[in-house]
Amino acid sequence: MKTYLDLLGHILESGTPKGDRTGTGTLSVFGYQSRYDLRAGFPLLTTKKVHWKSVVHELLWFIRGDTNIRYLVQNGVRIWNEWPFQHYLQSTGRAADLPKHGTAWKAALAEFTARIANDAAFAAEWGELGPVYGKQWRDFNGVDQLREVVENIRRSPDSRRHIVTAWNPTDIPEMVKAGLPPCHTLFQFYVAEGRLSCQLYQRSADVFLGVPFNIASYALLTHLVARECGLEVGDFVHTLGDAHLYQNHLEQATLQRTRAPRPLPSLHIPASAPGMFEIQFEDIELRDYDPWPAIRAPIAV
Ligand code: UFP
Repeated sequence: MKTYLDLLGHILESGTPKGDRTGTGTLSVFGYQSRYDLRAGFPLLTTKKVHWKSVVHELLWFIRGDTNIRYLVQNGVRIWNEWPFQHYLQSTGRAADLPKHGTAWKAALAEFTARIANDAAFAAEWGELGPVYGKQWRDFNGVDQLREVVENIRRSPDSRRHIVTAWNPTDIPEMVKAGLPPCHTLFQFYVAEGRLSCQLYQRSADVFLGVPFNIASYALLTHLVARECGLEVGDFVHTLGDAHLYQNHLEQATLQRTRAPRPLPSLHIPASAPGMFEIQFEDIELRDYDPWPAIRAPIAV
């Protein structure tokens, strides 16, 4: 998949050094677009191993309208843990004693996530991210955007109004407490020649750690919505706002660029599986994924 490596190259070669909220520092460009033809294979990166299981669980969690990390934790998905953990440390006055990513911090994080998994009351209090994606997709001020967009695609495929937005300005302050304002901000579907395409506007993109996930997640969403509407898949168009590589990801990105892409895997969902609102993790199968090894990098929180 050359498209993603092109994006890495573009930022490494033309990015501007820029400060950021996390204090890490980035190389950044503003405005970039990639296009993935979903008929050419499933766009899960092959130049490093991406944790597919997390992609699927997270998307199903969004689709169900869930905003508590408990389901993710119970299914071995760690991607959202650091935000509510940091909120917990701050609220309980321990943040200053536990420098981020130190040994004591890591032990406390492990303890925190174990408690989220095993203690329902604790999870209800501390595992909640606020009104993030799941909430906005399924209940944006009372509107079930996801169900409506599916109905509208079925009823009027040519419409130019197939939009779902996670950017709900009145809810942003609540999202910030233990999570983030939506990075994948708004998406639009498009139908032509019986194929469903999807374009995502992502306001902020951690190109090394976040983007590989975001591509796979929206590719899977496009497959699920297409299936729900009796359509084939078309393109996933990924439009980025602030597209950045954190300064502590540059070496990893440079290494990844030396790796030749391998054939893409393919996605299989049996015809007997339920629709996207009831589908289960076990119904979704990725075949022939043969990536290069994973590349570790610290996440900026
Ligand atoms: N980020 C992504 N994709 C996501 C997600 C977060 O790239 O799906 F949830 C990154 C982008 C940025 C950081 O580096 O997380 C969010 O920080 P900010 O809100 O300051 O843009």
